[in-house]
Amino acid sequence: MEIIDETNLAKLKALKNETVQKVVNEFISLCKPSKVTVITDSQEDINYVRNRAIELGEEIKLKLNGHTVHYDGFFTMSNHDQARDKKNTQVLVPKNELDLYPWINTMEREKGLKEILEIMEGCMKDHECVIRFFCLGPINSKFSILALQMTDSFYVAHSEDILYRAGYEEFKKLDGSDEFFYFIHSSGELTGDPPVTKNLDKRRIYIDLKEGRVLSVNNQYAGNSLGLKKLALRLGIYKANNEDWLAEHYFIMGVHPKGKKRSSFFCGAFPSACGKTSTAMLPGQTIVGDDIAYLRVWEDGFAHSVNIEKGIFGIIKDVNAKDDPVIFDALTTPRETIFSNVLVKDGTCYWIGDGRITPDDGMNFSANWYKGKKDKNRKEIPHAHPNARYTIGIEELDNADPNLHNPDGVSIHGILYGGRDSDTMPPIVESIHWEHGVFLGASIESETTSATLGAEGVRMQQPMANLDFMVVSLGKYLKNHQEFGKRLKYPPKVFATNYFLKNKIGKYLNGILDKLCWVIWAEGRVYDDFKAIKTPIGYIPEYLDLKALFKQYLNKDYKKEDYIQQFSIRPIKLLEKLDRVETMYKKEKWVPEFFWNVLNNQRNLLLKLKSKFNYEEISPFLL
Ligand code: SPV
Ligand code: MN
Repeated sequence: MEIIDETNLAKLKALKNETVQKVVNEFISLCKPSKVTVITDSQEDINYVRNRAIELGEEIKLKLNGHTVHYDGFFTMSNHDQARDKKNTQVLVPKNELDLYPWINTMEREKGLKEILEIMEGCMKDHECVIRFFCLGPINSKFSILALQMTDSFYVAHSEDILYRAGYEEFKKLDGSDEFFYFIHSSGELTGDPPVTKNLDKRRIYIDLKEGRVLSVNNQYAGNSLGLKKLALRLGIYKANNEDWLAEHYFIMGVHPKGKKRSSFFCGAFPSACGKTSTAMLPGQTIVGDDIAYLRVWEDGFAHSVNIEKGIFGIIKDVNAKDDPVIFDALTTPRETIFSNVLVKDGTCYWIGDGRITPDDGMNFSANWYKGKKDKNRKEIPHAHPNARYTIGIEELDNADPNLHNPDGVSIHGILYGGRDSDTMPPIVESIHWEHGVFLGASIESETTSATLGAEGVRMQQPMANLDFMVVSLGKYLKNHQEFGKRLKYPPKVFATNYFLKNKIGKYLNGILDKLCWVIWAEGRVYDDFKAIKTPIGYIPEYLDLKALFKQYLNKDYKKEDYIQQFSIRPIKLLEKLDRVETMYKKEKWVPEFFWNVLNNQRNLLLKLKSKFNYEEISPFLL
């Protein structure tokens, strides 16, 4: 039997694109699948992908219609695959660029290609390979980039159907051009039932900037495997920073303040598991996207932004009826949803913080699980992975914004940055001007979470929550941000948020939904609805405005003591933070002048404040 039959060949040929043909031939010869299937935008083809994922056991049907569960490389092995693998994700660069970028995992291109192509030799043996065509961004949009995905994982192909816009017909319009990204993925050899990647030690994700492609092998977790997600973000960052636009780790949300006739759009970047999706999903607001956005300077003088995705690959931990009612409702009613690395018992899935009674056994991310099961270090295995996820289409949600597919994107009024910071930054600070805002984003720090492999709770610098995906020097990236803002007549206001401030005994100072008040305050600042207090680090809210917002939006009595505790300026901690930021950025030689000016200015102001009061925490009422 031919590995690609006449029907599938015809689908490929109809694209009249030699580069597509060349890429497909090259990787079929290398990966050696037993069968190749080309998927168009037809419902029939898309259904084929869904059904194959179940037939092959990569997804298991659950009780509710449209629900399936998928497991990534199990935890009980010496290794596992339930988070992004930063170590084995390498950016391939020419030899003379090695060691130039202290924050990027780089590898010499020739060497990296040789290694990964060797690993990929025959990696799809006995597997069916699907060829998929997608559009990153709305159809017929100046923002959008086409993408080709070859994969032997039907879970990957199915996830991409939920998360990305179909692009087979768009490829036809390319008119033979090679202007597209491409992604080759293989789960590699599989083991067990459900089938999981066997050779995790040979997991590799190599980003080839020169060719606009990513090769990924021996993994299943979406952050490692799905070409269009974080792998395409890296290629997007490269392109954007060599042109004049932004590719960011941003959500996009519509903010709709009560009693006003206006709506505004905000973007926001937070490291994984730091409240990004739940900000975009705040009650009463609308969501355009929760993870990746492209931004361009638009004719109307605003930055416009599109979601390059159309679905959510969200963290399920702590999604419950009380704190995240919109998502919880969507996840517990019938619709197309893939759950990953959760506990399943009798066709129902459970996760950490779901607010329900947990069964004593079932199937989870460690295979068969029972209460009290221990890992090899004698540590108890929780019933679901903290990075367990759900994959769902945004249009499935009641709070989907009608502009999701708008080819012109939405005009952005504000940008929120945030990190997991227990003791330094207040809950929200507004920048003084655009460049100061770029500095605020560039100086975000966050304690590590379970969304990447490795230790949790370690404080790390997280510029624009985009460092994990950075493929150009930080200096070049910051310069691009600076220039972008200069070209805007109405640059967005920039805010730094911190949802994770704790008191001295380690208790969080804010409730999960308090962020709604920060967002509404930020939106109000765009229209001068609220006055603010100027501090060395930027503007902070006035107490009475927050008190009113807490009452109006959360029906909470926001006490003066709470405000003082949350919004006091901590000069010693902030100066220590500036030192860390300086140490980091000093390691790179291209950091633009404006960055150092903002940093030095902030340091001087903090030093002055410190000598004036000499307190550890200075109440906003003293400023
Ligand atoms: C993140 O970790 O930022 C995510 C999920 O959005 S992943 O696909 O793993 O990147
Ligand atoms: Mn993300």
